[in-house]
Amino acid sequence: MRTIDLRGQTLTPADMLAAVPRATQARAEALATAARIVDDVRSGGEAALRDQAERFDRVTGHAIRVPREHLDEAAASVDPAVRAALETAIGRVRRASEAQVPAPRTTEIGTGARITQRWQPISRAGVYIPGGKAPLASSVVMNVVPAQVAGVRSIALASPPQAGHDGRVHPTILAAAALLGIDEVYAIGGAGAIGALAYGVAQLGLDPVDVVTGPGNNYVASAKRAVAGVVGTDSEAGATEILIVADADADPRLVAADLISQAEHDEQASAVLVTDAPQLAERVAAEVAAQAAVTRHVERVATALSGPQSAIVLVDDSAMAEAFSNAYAPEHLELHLSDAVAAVERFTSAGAVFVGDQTPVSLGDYMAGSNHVLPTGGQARYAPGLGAYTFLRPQQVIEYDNAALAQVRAGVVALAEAEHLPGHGEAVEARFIGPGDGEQVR
Ligand code: HSO
Ligand code: ZN
Repeated sequence: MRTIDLRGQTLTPADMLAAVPRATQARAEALATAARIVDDVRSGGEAALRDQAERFDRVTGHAIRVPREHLDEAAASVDPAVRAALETAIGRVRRASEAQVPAPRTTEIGTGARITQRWQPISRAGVYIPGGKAPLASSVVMNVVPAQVAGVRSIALASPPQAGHDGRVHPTILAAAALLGIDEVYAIGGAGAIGALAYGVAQLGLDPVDVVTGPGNNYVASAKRAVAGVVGTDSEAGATEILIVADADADPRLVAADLISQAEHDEQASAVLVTDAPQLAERVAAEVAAQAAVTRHVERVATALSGPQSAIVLVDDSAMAEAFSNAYAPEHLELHLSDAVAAVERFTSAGAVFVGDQTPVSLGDYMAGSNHVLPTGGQARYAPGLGAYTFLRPQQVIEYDNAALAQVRAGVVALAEAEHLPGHGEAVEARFIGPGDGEQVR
């Protein structure tokens, strides 16, 4: 991991971002390819999906709609420890997600005049679970539970057919779906899956959904952009990022382990340490080198950590560390600070914040109860992670009686006249003047 010394410099947020640039993705090319794949699915339906499965997944003749028996088989044969862990995760994520469903609130604007803010679930959700580098069974939990908590009645799940599993969806993904009571599962991968969920596939009995969620590679993220306007989507969860802010008292062994844990996901993953303690920086660099040499995915980790997107960043003080972190807006932020609990308030931009050295990101990936589908690429500046609210629409319900309407009658008429839209005023006046009651208001 390289070390970048930013001490003694006055930097803007843009300068800080330029010091540790995220891995660039070939966006224009991916957008064009994903849009073409989505279009093919829209016009070609099942045949297009089979063609794509052959080209991208090396699978032919598979059952695209996963039969009930495959789900039952997967649930019956999953390792009991994995099953128990999934069940625990489901329970914990469910409890935390319930806090994401706001209660309806009514405001009395005046006597007989009420506005209620309510949160309506969408009717049907489509969840995409990648199957590439790792079969992310935990992502099934993280996508499905918030939708269920929100009150979504109909949920379809898509995940790539696996050549190594007879063209079936990965068994652990199927087991997680079965544990959650999901029985509408499709063996469809990548951008094609996003198109299928958004537009539906009549031959498969796959009805279009209202919202598509889930992580995925550059093509999946691009496909979600291609269907925006047709369906709702969640924030883009691309290559994983971890930014750790640590002080002199931090434990270098834990800091290194956490950086490696996320570098393990992807060659393009970003792992960044920001510290004002030069000695800690040195010790973490040594620990990273030692631990990365013996980790399972040694090459992937080495690529991620040696890329320009990963670095140990030396800053002057805690204020500069905060400024860097807030500018970077990481997917995951870990605070290894002696005053972590108090400091958390000053870190404003992150997909999720992990406070103190007993709260590693990998806890959040599986078991904390928080959601692990989080905005990457700096989208945490304006976008949330996945939650029950992803599947809810805030709606206002307006209730006035005649006396309350009378109170603002003149105001509506005045504004309607000012906007040269007299019909608006007349619609209100009609509540006060019966047919043949004489003069029309203008
Ligand atoms: N850290 C990943 C999520 C994940 N990790 C799933 C393990 N499984 C992105 O937040
Ligand atoms: Zn992870």
